[in-house]
Amino acid sequence: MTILNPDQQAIRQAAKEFVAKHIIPRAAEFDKTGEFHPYLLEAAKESKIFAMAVPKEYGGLGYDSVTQALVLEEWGYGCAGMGTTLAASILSMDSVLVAGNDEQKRRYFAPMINAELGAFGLTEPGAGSDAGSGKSTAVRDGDEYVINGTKCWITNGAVSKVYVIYAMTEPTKGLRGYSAFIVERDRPGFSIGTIDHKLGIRSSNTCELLLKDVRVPASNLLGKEGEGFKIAMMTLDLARPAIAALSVGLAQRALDECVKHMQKRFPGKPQAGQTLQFKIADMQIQVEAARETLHHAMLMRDSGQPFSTESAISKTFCSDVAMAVTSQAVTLMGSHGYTSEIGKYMRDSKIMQIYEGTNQIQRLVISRAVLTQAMKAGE
Ligand code: COS
Repeated sequence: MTILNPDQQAIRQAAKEFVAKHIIPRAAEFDKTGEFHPYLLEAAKESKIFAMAVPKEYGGLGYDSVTQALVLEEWGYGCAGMGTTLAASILSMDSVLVAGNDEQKRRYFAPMINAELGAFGLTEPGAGSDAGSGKSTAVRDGDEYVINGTKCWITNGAVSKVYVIYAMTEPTKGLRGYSAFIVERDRPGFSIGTIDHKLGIRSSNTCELLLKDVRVPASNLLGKEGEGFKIAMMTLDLARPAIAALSVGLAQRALDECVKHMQKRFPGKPQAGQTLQFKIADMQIQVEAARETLHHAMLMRDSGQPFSTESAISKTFCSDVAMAVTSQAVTLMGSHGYTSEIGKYMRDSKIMQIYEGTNQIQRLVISRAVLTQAMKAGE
């Protein structure tokens, strides 16, 4: 088990208190209405919640990656929908972290520290897993770019102030023609399309973005023209462990609720039945192993070593664990599981295996790395 230092313990405790006060009491209600609620932002503003992901030189708290994962786990424990809203803002910041210049970082991070939301606009109707085949375009016109296209399944799409949008500056070059742009919500031609109705994480907002002749200054280009695909991949390397952390939180919550239920059902009998005991033990093993996998990826990230593979492993393993553990909790609790909030954890878990790169895509990333390494070793 990762040994936490006193600062990390205190930060985790503060995150637990934030979640207990602001997230857990509202989670069922927001899940039922299926709408993003500004209440979360008011609470986030008070706690300067995104400052943890902003480097100190830009006015943030610059937490190390393990510490950020501890906080994200608590958000997932409270409500994966609200956790997704918060994590998606950090995802958009990651693109600026990867490729932004000093001025862009100052401009992007300042409102985020005050809990404005951001969104990451990569996916398109015809470009999901095959992220390089997007059709959105950005054409240079003097000191501006003119962006056209449609983005879909964008978390925080309708509730953000600012977006990172990926579009082709040279469509004939395929994924080498992609570029990344900061796009502010109030630009003429920018609008919101269909809002998605979801199985889980229902308190988060997910929608289409429509860009029609949206003009942004050339100074909104992140990195250089043609670097967009790499920026997107590096962003996702940074961001996928956040999904792993939400997943660990979800799995831990389902396990805790299941154990509480067992204690009520079999009062004074911790041995509830050996089959049940073994199942609880397996759930605990899975949650602990998932947390360790996540922390390993975070330690790799902070050590400055390449960590694409560990990022993909953590996202895949932790989300698969969340799905398995939440589903097992429903099974163990029977009809009570199916009709209580436990069912929400299972619904919320499914998306963890899908967004920020499906687990099939993660397996592709992992296997490519393993095979490349084996090939190099054999050379
Ligand atoms: N970091 C830096 N560069 C990377 C990278 C990474 N993690 N992964 C790939 N690249 C680079 C490659 O080095 C290659 O560069 P060169 O052309 O200079 O050699 C380029 O990007 C293309 O890489 P690759 O050939 O691997 O691209 P593919 O199209 O075969 O596959 C996958 C890329 C499938 C991995 C990518 O499209 C992907 O991650 N898809 C999922 C998208 C996703 O997660 N969407 C969710 C959005 S948020 S909900």
